[in-house]
Amino acid sequence: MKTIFITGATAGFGKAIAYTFAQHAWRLILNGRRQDRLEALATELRNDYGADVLTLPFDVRDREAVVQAIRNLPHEWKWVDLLVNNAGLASGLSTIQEGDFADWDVMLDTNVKGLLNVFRCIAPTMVERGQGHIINIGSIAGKQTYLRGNVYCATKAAVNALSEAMRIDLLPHGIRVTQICPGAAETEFSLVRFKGDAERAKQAYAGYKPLTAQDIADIVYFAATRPGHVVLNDIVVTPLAQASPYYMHKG
Ligand code: NDP
Ligand code: 8X3
Repeated sequence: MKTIFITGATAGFGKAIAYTFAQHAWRLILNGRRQDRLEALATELRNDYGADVLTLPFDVRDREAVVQAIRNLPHEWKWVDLLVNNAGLASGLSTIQEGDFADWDVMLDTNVKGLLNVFRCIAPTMVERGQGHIINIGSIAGKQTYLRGNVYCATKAAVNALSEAMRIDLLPHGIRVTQICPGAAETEFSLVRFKGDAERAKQAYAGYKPLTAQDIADIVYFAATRPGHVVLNDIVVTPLAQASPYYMHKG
């Protein structure tokens, strides 16, 4: 039985990925900050799918907490087959010259340093075994910078570079590295970006059919279940209505 470790499993993509892999009888290590949500999800997955689930609540920005949580994994949970570095966020949508320092910090610390914190603790166990798969959730924002996207786009450009770096440095160790770069997907993403403004968040998905979290979970599962010699390096996926951050065809 294979083990998947998902960061940011309390909502959106991470939660859908958890359901999908539970349905396929993978063992799950689920991370996020909201412990109540993690526990509720774990209970549901155990009851509905008989899933073997371990919850690991921590803030990916808190390096010491990440190190301790992963170092203290029970022995039978130590060997992770698939790490999905999904936890992330956009905070604000202002011009760079008006950017909020706190927004910048939370995005850089979560999307870049948080991803590295978790990666750095799991990757050596994969190297030790000579196998494993790392899937990083990037974004089309990392491929093309858009108006007012500035620091969020920079964090996702960093994920793009880090995914390449991981693939290169881990090459001798038989570890697969995939980056998935979604366009507009309806999750809690916009609610977080607009700091709880539900009306503004709703507008982000108005007039077209956005991707769903399940669309991304299906792609993660597909990438994870290719034969061992096949690596999907980089996947860009948008809704039919979106050609790039700049071209959206709304009905
Ligand atoms: P959601 O807001 O729905 O989910 C984000 C998840 O990340 C939550 O589970 C949240 O859990 C977790 N998270 C946030 N900060 C931390 C932290 N410091 N430590 C641990 N977990 C954290 O958004 P999405 O599902 O849409 O986003 C998932 C990823 O996909 C992000 O990296 C995002 O940038 C990326 N993405 C999203 C797109 C979209 O249009 N939705 C498109 C392209 C990429 P909790 O708050 O409980 O900690
Ligand atoms: C999320 C998609 O286009 O809002 O990464 O940046 S976008």
